[in-house]
Amino acid sequence: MKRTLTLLSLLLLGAAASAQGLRLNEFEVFEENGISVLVYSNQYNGMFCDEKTAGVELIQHGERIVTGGGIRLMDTPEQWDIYPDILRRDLDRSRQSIDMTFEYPDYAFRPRIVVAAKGTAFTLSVYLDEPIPAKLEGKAGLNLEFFPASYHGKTVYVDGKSLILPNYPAGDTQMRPVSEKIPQFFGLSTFDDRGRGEFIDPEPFAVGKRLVMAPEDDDLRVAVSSEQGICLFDGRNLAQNGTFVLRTLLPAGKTGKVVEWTVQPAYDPDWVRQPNIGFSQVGYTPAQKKVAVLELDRRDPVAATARIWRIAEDGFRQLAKEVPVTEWGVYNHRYNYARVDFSDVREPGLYCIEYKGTRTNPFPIDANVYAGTWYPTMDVWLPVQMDHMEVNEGYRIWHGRSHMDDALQAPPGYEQMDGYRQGPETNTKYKAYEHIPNLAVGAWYDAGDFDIQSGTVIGLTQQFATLWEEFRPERDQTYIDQKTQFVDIHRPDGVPDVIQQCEHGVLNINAQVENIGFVAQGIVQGTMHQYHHLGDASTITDNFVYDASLAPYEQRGLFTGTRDDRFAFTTNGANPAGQMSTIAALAAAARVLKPYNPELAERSLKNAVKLWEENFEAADPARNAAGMGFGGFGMGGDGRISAAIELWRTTGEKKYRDFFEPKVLAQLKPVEMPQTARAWTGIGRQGVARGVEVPQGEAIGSTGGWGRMGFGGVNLTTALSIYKEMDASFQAQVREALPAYVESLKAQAETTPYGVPISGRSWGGNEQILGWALNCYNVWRLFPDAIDPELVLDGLNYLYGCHPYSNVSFITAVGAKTKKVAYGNNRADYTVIPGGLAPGLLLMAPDYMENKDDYPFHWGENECCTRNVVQLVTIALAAEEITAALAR
Ligand SMILES: [Ca+2]
Ligand SMILES: [Ca+2]
Ligand SMILES: [Ca+2]
Repeated sequence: MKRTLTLLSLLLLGAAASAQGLRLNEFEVFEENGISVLVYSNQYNGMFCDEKTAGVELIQHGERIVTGGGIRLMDTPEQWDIYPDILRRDLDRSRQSIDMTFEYPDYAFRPRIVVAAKGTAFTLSVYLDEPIPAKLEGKAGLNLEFFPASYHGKTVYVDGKSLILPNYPAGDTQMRPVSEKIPQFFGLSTFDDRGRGEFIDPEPFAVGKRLVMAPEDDDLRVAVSSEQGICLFDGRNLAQNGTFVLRTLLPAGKTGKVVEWTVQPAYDPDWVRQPNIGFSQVGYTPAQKKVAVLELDRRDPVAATARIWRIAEDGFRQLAKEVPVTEWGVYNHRYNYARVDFSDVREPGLYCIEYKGTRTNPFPIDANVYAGTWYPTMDVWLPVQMDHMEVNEGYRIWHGRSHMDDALQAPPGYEQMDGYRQGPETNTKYKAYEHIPNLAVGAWYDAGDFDIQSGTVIGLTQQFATLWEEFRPERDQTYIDQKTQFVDIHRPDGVPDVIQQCEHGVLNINAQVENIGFVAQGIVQGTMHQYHHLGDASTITDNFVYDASLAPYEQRGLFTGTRDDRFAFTTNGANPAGQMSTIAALAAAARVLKPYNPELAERSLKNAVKLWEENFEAADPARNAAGMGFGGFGMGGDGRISAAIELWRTTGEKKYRDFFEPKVLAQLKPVEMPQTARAWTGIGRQGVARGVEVPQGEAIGSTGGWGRMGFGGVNLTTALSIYKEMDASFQAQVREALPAYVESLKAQAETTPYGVPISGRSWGGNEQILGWALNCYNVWRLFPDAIDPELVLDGLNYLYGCHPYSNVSFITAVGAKTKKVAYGNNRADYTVIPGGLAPGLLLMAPDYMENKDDYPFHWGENECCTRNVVQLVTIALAAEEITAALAR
């Protein structure tokens, strides 16, 4: 698409506005000005089930306020409650309708829903060819879910009666026998019934034939009416991520059209979305490039200029510059984009940007804006993620010592809902459910949940070692005492925190290697009602070791009969290639820990060498197809390369170098672009590439490094990391491969108005942008003339707020305006753990980019992960280095 909208297209858009009502657009979405009705454009996720991003959905005035429309079997569906398969989806443009046929295969139940435009409203009609199965009477119903966070402080009319929508769930529930419950997916139970064989059944808090949600609010008002009557439920009585559910039960014994709703969104022919002015919320240095990106309603003509105001001490605003606006064009269909380059505003001070009457919050221009932006991540976020420790901050204890009963051997064949499965063997000396000793030490929670994802522990440990060697960040603001397993935030203890965190990783890795024989792929909650735990991790388990001879909840000494201990999943023990990243981490950590903890350093190296000798032959990818999996470098690489590099660096033994050098040089040859890297091509200026899937977030980048995928076919990541240590011949070959690599990095950036590669189909793409920026930096620090260092800052500025949907900083507590909520373990409190990186924008089909900042429960948008902590620290240090160079 050409960058500028033609006059004709503006006229067409204008014509569309003159109340022709909802019409199906080219993406099979019902559209009218300010309204998009999606009918299963987005599907339920097979693995994580109901993410509140599927079904019939309504985007109104730029916000997705309604989701989950469809036939469901419970009043307030939870994440793991079942949903139907889609059998057919028939679109009829002449009738402006979409006809969906669903199936609940376990119940031989095949309802149909027809969604049809009716002026600026739409109807949802349920048809049955046969009466509903007896088992589903009183259970099958038409549901539609409203996000409570959007409706906080709002009201509702129910048949003319006025009510306040509950700010906090305090509705009535009743208990029913579990025999009446529709089982959840995979036989899971989100509910801890304490052996009573019952479940909670919520009651509606309002019932009527016509409900008007938020009549007072032009952006949120939605009226739903039905002759069959509608119940209004508060799903938060069962689960904190629950929604307000509108629901009509399907009548028993009837066929044909059994229920019809009319849904009237708030239609306003003149509604225009306010511009979203993207800019860095930490501000800019005087010397750097400064470009704000405007995200604009396609109907909103682009103004010629924007204004940069300088804010004086007395609050007086002085025009610093009137800046021309350069239109970029439509990106991902929904919005138009334009850029405002105010690079020549250099005088230090506070500024804001104004475009067409929308003014941003203030931000500084100052030489030091990037200084210390990593402190919240290193000082707060990471300590809070530390497992097996009590973590204190001032007057507050974030959590007590958690998982002190670690861990039980996962039984063969056991499946866990977060992607773990134990194979037919244990691959260890332990029997099913047997306690594995000495594991209650070290490691970090993987993300918003509390499992030890070993790829993260291994990767982070190695990255801390590398970070120390490359930057030597001696910052000490955390007290970490492994003897009493106590952490105190904002309290120096004389030891650099990076060293202590590296140590915290190594303690767990060594414990696993010595007691299991290798690092298990995960040490994970075994039951669903533990997995969804919110709050203090020390209360997930009883911290007493399980003893099968005791009854549940019975305690004897330090043992109980409650099987609540985590499971160690050990299938990967059969995979020699999977041990290579462990070797790399232990060998690297052995070097940096030596001056601080020589005993631990020696133990680490000993374990690394032992694992190398035991697994080297069998880990050859040519002999072992399983090498693609956990702990290998994936992407078909040879995990032994990184292990050999670290062993060589630590021991100086030539045999390791003789092994890795030819293999690294071979990587300089172009290779096939791997599956994961296709994420980069998710959307482009022309729009959506359907069917492009990004791997589920927790699987990305968990093997220790970042950006190990070969962009455009060339992978220089490893070669650049050892460049300075190698001889002239090696260096010459790297330099030869460099231009193609730089071109591929630049090419990724040029496809979007933000100058960074945007992705994020089922998990936000912020980590990919971070990885890309770091790859740019790794080129620049060795070859300053080969790449523009502003690319690194572009990546960082995107994370700091110069991005679509909103302009909050995606790094919590960093920047002037930052995320209000995130999917941390405190998400039930609608807050954040400072210093985490949110995954970012979820790219929903067909054209909607979202990062909700009132509802924290979409993990793909808001779940901060531990694995990227070192990247965040590194990019911040890199930015300090780059901005200092730009100032010279
Ligand atoms: Ca997890
Ligand atoms: Ca310290
Ligand atoms: Ca226990």
